[in-house]
Amino acid sequence: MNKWESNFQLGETLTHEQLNFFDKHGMIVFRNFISPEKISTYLEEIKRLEATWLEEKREKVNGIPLKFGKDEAGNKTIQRLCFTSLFSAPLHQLLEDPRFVQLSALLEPYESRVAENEKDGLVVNNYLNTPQSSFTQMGWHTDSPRDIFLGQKIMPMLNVGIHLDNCPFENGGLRVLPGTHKQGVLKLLFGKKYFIDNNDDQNEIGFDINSGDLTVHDGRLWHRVKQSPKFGEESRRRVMYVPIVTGKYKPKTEASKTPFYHFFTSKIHH
Ligand SMILES: O=C(O)CCC(=O)C(=O)O
Ligand SMILES: [Fe+2]
Repeated sequence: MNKWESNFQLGETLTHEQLNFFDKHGMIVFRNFISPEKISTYLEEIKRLEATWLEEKREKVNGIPLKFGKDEAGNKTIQRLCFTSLFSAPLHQLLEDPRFVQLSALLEPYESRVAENEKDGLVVNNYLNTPQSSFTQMGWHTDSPRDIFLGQKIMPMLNVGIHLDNCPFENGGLRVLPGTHKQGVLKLLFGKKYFIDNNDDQNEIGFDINSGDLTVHDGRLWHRVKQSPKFGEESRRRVMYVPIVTGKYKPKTEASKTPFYHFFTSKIHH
């Protein structure tokens, strides 16, 4: 069966079972990481940021392009926001939750940090399956080669997903190929066609994800977002991602240049 169960909770420290599970599979789901009240607050903040940025006609944050689409009523909407915690006190406070520090255990012996103003910061993905949407799925990829595009060595990293909508397995959503974080660099680079390949894989697995759940995956793990078989509001899937990174500190500012890979991915994230 391609649907896996998880009853893990993130406590004061990660348990041996959790560390072993992550080491073996390259990903882990923690249930009920944030409360429904907090989720409402974050959704409000995201709506506020979206309205502000549309009003300002903002196109990028710290050099990273926002991704625009239209909702069912034909109104302009932002389907991928970045660096959101730099513009919202509640989102900034979320990243200060001490439980994020616990996740550093998954990268040991490397020292790591929550990348609030590096890479794309705290990203919000807003998937919607409608004719005018420009973000319904995301093809197979790993998160690591973005470093290579930037001319850097691949450094260990985690991508942490904070899920804001329920997404049962049957509705698509996050799919991963467990164990692929341990493959060689050739498989990492050429295992599948980056972002273009949206095909099912017999080895892919997924979970019933509930709003409030946390997912953590290794940057080298192959994963994708499968399109929802539903349409309109029923297909909406909002999830925030923040990387936990190692290596040299590389903060971004409004003067930062748009990285090359964004010219590529913006064409194919449909
Ligand atoms: O939306 C998701 O669950 C995954 C997003 C993702 O893989 C990415 O932004 O790199
Ligand atoms: Fe990814």
